[in-house]
Amino acid sequence: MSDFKRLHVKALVEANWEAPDWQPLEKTKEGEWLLERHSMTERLKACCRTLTVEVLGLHDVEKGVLSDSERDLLGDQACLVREVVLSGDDVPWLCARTLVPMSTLTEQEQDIAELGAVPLGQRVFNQANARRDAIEVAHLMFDGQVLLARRSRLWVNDKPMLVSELFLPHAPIYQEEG
Ligand code: VNL
Repeated sequence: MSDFKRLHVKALVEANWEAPDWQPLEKTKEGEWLLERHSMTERLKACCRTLTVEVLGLHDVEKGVLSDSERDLLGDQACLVREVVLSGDDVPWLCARTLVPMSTLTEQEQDIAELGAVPLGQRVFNQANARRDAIEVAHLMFDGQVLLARRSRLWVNDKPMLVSELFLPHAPIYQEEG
């Protein structure tokens, strides 16, 4: 993994997640992105011709590695960690890290471990009962620039996963129009 990518993944792991200030945030452009309850993949796709996924990492972690807040949101569980960069027309837009508890990777959901370049959102929101809750936001400093990030919990067939997303400098969330 390049240093650039490693730094962004590390920043996601260390982010200081906070409850969003819903009322004022909802009215802003950034808020529309950060508070999106449906598929981020869909929203990004609408802003480019081709959305591509590069898998940076895919590995298992023991339950002891989870932070307190991760344990609160997922339960005390060994997890699969999936780290990706999503690019719109070859420009890196989003660095994402997902914790998928082993108990989620059962039955119909076993394929989530083998998505490869298929965006997670595409897979999850294919399912009528997919939903998102526990949205939190963070501001991360990078080279003197503030980047926006969010963490949220996705449910598929009532099984959870925890998704952290960092919007990279050229992401549409920072653009004026659109
Ligand atoms: C993926 C795609 C992850 C889109 C995302 O957030 C996302 C993925 C974690 O393919 O892993 O917004």
